[in-house]
Amino acid sequence: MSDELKKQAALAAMSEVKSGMRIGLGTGSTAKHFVDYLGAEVAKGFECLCVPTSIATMKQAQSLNIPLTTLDEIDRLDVTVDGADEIDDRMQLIKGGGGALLREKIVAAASDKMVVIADTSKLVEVLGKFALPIEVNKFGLGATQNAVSAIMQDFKAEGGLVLRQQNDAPFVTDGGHFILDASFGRISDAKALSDELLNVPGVVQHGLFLGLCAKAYLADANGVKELG
Ligand code: ABF
Repeated sequence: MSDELKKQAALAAMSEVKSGMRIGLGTGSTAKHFVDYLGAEVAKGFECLCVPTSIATMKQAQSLNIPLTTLDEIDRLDVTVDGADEIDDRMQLIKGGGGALLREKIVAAASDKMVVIADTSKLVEVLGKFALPIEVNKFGLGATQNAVSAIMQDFKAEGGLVLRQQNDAPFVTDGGHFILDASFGRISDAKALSDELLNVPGVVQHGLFLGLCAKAYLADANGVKELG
């Protein structure tokens, strides 16, 4: 999507934050704009306490003097604003294309409200065209891959399973784990798939965000439409 649309969605989500709030900061190129807008407000005196969902977002927020804390210091957030790879009309999401899904899900679940910002190309009828990121422990990788492949067969996946790479080596998350990208094509029962994946001992977390997103700002050439 064009950077301009990402900016529009991010700007629209600024309506969700009020001075004094505790805010979760998402990761990715759309969330980055939101953090920039928030930083500009902080420079003008806006008060907030924020928890970043990745090291990259933490560094950006620090550079903008956005006050940061952790979920050890505070246990709840008022709102989290984050991007997504796919969203359906039930507000179910696929996230994790950027590799930050574990922290993103922990932060979203600790928030009273999760808000997604994206362009309308992320809106899908059925989740699954975007390969589902699955964060896995490095230990026992082969066994975990086999177990996930078996689940993919059960769920009639149309594509394969790949270990995400970066610079000719396996991609490592902020939490020190690997990511498997699972191409389902279409995910007809996201809740059942989520339960199955979480039953695999080596699976740390997956990118299906179910029942977490309360609102979405989706931008296209005609403006920003709200979902939820
Ligand atoms: C994060 O950033 C991820 O969960 C998702 O994978 C990605 C979306 O990135 P972008 O905004 O760059 O499309 O929110």
